[in-house]
Amino acid sequence: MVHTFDKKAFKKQIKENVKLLYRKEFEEANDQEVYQAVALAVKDEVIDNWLATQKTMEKKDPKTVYYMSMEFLMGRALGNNMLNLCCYDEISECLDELGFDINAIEDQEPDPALGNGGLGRLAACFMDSLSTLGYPAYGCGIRYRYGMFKQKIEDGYQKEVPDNWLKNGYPFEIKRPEYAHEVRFGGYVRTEQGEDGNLHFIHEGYSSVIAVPYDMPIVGYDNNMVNTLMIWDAEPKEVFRLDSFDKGEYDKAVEEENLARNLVEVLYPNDNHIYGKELRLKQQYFFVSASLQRILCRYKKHHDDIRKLYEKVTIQMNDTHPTLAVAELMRLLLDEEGLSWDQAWEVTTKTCAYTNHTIMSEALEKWPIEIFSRLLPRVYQIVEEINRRFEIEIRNRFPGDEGKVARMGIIRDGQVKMAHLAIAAGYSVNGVAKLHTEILKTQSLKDFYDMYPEKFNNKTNGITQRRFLLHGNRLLADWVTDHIGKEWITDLSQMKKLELYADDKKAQHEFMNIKYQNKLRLAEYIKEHNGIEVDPRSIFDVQVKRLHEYKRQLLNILHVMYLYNQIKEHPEKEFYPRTFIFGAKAAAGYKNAKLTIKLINNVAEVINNDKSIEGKIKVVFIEDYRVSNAEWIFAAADVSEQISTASKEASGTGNMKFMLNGALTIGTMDGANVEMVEEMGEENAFIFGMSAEEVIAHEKNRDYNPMDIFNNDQDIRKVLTQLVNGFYSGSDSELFRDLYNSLLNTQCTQYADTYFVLADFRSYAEAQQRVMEAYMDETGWAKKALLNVANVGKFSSDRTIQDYVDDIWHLDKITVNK
Ligand code: 26V
Repeated sequence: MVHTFDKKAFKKQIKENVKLLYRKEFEEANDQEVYQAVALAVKDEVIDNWLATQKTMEKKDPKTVYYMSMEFLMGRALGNNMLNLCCYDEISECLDELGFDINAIEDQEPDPALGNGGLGRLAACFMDSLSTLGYPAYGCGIRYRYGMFKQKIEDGYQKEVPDNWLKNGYPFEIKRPEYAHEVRFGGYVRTEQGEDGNLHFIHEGYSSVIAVPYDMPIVGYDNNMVNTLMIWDAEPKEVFRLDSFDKGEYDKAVEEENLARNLVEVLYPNDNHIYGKELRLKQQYFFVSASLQRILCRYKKHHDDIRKLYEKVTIQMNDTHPTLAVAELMRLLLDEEGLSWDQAWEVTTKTCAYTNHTIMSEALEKWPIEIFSRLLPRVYQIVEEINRRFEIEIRNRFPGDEGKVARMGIIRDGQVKMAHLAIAAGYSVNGVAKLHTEILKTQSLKDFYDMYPEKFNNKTNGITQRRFLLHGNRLLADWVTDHIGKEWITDLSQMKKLELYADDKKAQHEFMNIKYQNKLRLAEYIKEHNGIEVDPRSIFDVQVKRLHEYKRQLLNILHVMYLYNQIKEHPEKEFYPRTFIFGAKAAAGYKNAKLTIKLINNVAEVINNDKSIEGKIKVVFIEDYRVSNAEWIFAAADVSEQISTASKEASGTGNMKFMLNGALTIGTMDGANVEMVEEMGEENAFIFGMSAEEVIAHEKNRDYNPMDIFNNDQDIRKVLTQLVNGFYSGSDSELFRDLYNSLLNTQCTQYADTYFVLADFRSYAEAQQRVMEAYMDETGWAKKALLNVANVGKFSSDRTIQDYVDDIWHLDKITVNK
């Protein structure tokens, strides 16, 4: 495609926009104002394609996927949109000519952080791939007033600061009041015999809010396609003449106003742990009900037989968070559309599909019946009926197996089990990496697999190379394009062609040089933000991800403490300088996670200031790890830490972003690491630790005792003792007692060292030794790194989306012409 981009006109438009928005001459505008003006100009470019996409959709009437997710971790849009419109360089030149630096302008955009971690970022990558591949799609989510908190580090502790991302207005969203819908909570259900002889369910005494969607454009790469992310805001119903209301009505109006205000106030900042908060259930119902109403309206505009909904609509539920969609769709079909139960059930079970993202039992959603039935009385009736029929089905399939009925019931032990509902009603159940799907089938969801083997399938996760290489690592992206052409941008399997260069001395040298430039960029960032000088020639060893015990940041930092002891004890031993970089947010109420952050910072303080080790180790904790700084971090990494307890990390996606940027993995055989190693070859990674099978066996047999390791390994004993003797905490020697106890004390958790940190420690340390030795062989390292990049093809979210389309959604591509 040939792009004509009129730079002169664009510059004029930026100046016009500054005038229009701020009543200022361009020369007086600051970076934020220029950002807004540029964003508006880019939005203008997007709008024509957006309209054209809508027109094509109206005309072709294609089947469309609705990706329902409580979280979309989009990251900044400006640079991404510029790239996907193929006018990044032109706009960057325009700005340059106007005296502004594109990086500084992009930096003005808040990161829209409407997600916690992997699950939310996956949703964002999927949207990018859907548009780029030309598949009709909507994302459905919530427009949280406050997204993921900003993290400040004070005295080594995490402090959470509200993320007011809408402060300056968000230029890429469009409010769509014409698509508003009412969503009802509470009240009671009355039945009435209708004139048609059927029972009618009448919902009364409820409180309601108005759901108002904001649309955001999802720009495909170089194809004119723009899909829509619709995120819902809550507004109170129009209330006028407050004074003339009677007391009851007045109270109700106030209550509804509060409801609307609280509903979308903030994203729950937990990852992998539920607390059963009523407001969270309200959020779920709110966005699910609003989205379904919009979906049905859209469908009914051109179709009159609602029983064929599934021919045009498929709904993917991103984890169980949107599982109420199942019951709400039933409600709409039964109560509003007048279908029979069997008709409604057929439509629902042909429309909804479910993705599981974790086997961690703390994250499996269960709602107390009391809350559920009070908040959603009609929906609860429907879930009861689904459950009644489901239990009959189980008994028919497995006569006499009451154990199965008890384990699989949707309503059991005073709770509504959302995963069970999703599986009973979904036509597809998928895990997010091969190993994860196997564990679902043979362990955590075994009963369901026995009943519905045909529903289960795997969709290994992926990431978008457009954000995580083309945008985040321009130097490497250009280098790749110079060598193999630019097809990789939309077909990552092309990377395989780089294998030719793995042994090429010049290519190796150029690759290492690019990595060095990226390390310099990160070193400057660290200097500016942390005040720490790191040596760009040292090994950049990086662990960035949410903080969770199963991800084992603790194993990483204990190993750093061990290395430090080794250097002090054997200063003569050869040691290649290492910089250990961490970035992680901890859920606000997760004590051990927060304490681990404090430990990392205290270890950094001691080691970074010990002159005697001559800078052989530096430790850096990067504050406020988020999508925008992640792009730079991946680009600069030599070593990628993927060290979860085997079986616990469903997939991981950071692992793939590192691989794409030529960092070598030190990791366990967990999640997608297994498949990465299959692609790149085990000799190009550093694998260690127990296998998922071994971990699961120990959990079943309860035969693991970390005390044996503590007693028999003096290096480990020394490190652990340093946790409780004040070595890293000055006068407060008890500061890290809880971490110590979590590893050794059986009274604290069901069993000590739940995540097998000590069990894997030696094997990890040996793998780290191999890393260091491998790095000292520069050409050997470069070859491994190049082979990582060359074999990353499978891990594009374009491939993942194509798999979803082929096996689950069955969509056709559309072509959008300008
Ligand atoms: C669960 C909960 C529970 C209720 C409170 C808020 C909340 C927020 C998020 C979650 C989901 C946790 C599941 C999750 O993020 N899983 C991650 O999904 C990634 C994408 O599939 C995958 O790569 C990671 O391995 C997996 O941990």
